[in-house]
Amino acid sequence: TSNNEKGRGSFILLEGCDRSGKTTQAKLLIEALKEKNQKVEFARFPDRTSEIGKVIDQYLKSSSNDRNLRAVHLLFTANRWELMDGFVKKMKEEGVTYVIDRYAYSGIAYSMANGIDKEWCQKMESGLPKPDVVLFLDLSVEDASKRGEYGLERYEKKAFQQKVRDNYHELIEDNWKVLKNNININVIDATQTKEEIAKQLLDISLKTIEESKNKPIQVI
Ligand code: FDM
Repeated sequence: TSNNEKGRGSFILLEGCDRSGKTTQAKLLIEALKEKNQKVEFARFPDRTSEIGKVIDQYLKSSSNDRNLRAVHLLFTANRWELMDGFVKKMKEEGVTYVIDRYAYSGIAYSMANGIDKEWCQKMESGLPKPDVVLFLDLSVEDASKRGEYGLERYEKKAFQQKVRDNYHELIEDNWKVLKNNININVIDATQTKEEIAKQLLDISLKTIEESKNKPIQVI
């Protein structure tokens, strides 16, 4: 089942703090890409359905502080490693484009908020497939918290979210130089209307699909 003529599918990544609209926009983007006759699938990290994912789910839902936070980081990282081979295969062989909700950038920004240094976090991500584009939905913690109560999971607290946002911005400002290759990142103003954001994401995604179809998938 080679897909030589049409080229490979893209890896489109949505990143941002909690309540920035990632999941909503991922769904809209998938619908819009399907209307443009693209083969597209949704995935999210953490994927809580695998064995490793179940452990992550327990961690996120508990409030106990007896976990080693580097070990926690490695669980999230392992969850990416265990699933990406299959996604890459489908991108290459079937021309499927993946719209993915969170990835290594969440991994680094959230673990830094837990006090782990960014170089250490980065090392664990090194060698994973690199997204063709990162769409970062940027929203202040103030605006995010106006969207309603945060949920009950351990990171869904204003002070923690503020740290995460600061970390994302620190990393974006040096174009994630902490990672080996510069990434193609678009910072999207998430205070815009749902429709405005959706249109921007669709335009960038279609351009990315066109530009990456004959290029190899890189690594971070
Ligand atoms: N998260 C997510 C991490 O701490 N590290 C990671 O590598 C990833 C992918 O897990 F608070 C955090 C981010 C968020 C939580 O929540 C997952 P959602 O609502 O399932 O995205």
